[in-house]
Amino acid sequence: MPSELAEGVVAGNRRALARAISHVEADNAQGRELLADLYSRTGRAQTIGITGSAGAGKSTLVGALAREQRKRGRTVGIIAVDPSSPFSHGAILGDRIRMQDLTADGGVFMRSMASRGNLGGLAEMASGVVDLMDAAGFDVVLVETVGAGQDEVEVATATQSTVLVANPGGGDDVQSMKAGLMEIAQIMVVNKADLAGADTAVMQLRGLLAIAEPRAWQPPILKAIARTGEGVPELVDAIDKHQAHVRSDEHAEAERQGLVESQILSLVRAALYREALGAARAEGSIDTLVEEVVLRTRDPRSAATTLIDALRQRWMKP
Ligand SMILES: Nc1nc2c(ncn2[C@@H]2O[C@H](COP(=O)(O)OP(=O)(O)O)[C@@H](O)[C@H]2O)c(=O)[nH]1
Ligand SMILES: [Mg+2]
Repeated sequence: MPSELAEGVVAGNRRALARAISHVEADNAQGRELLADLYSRTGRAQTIGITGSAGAGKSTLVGALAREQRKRGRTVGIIAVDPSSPFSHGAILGDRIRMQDLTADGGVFMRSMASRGNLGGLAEMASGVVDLMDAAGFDVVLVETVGAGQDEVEVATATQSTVLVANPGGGDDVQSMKAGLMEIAQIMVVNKADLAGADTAVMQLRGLLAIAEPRAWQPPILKAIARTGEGVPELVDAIDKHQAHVRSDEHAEAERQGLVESQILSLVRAALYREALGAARAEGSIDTLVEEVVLRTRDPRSAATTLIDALRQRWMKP
């Protein structure tokens, strides 16, 4: 029996959605139950990740994408993942001010979330909130995430289409782009194309793609000016094309399974990591181990093995 809250989410009730998201963020029993109940109602939304370095223009682009999607008559859910929170609410506040026209639009629902420390739960949380917005009936769900660390790369497993945002400028940005990010991106966009060097950046990305393993889906490389919205309709067209590929292309079956597999594995990794840390802290054993390794009376590998053994013993307990 789905709960009243689950029914509220499906009915498109915003307050129910907000409450459901809070449960999922808290990772409590009610949140898990909601996600289990609602999963059969998901799969309809276009889920899109926007990733790239800080300052690349992701938030500005998310705003521009949302406006373009609204023009096309689609409702939009937006999730901003800020890994640096709780210390830098400033950035999100700035985003909110820039997106004021969107927050006043009933067809847009925005939510920002912070990482819960380094417990590896970011991807877990993000995919849960994506599912909630999907079940709530949004046509498009946009997820903004800084592609800086493993956590953020894993957030990409929560969405079907990942857009990598790069910038013109010396090529440092493109050159230093994490290999992992190149692999997860299905669409690349050189934002700030009003600045010099946009074509060079496009060429560099093309070069990187050329040496990457060929895929059934060849990522297009676009240019955009998020500030003015130039190139954004083309970007939405490219996303639509990838979505059509994900949903109907015969190659897509394997890709779809691959995506679900990495989503499951990323959830397993997060859960195991959290449990291991919980065990380590509960026993208080990690402090002793750290001390021993610092003093070199023990090596880090045997310290890790000791913690894993402690975890195993916890699991064996009836
Ligand atoms: N010149 C130029 N600046 C842009 C463009 N898009 C965003 N910016 C600016 O880049 C800065 C960072 O943008 P923001 O969206 O916050 O980047 P984020 O950190 O990736 O979310 C802001 O000052 C934006 O106004 C663009 O198309 N052209
Ligand atoms: Mg931002």
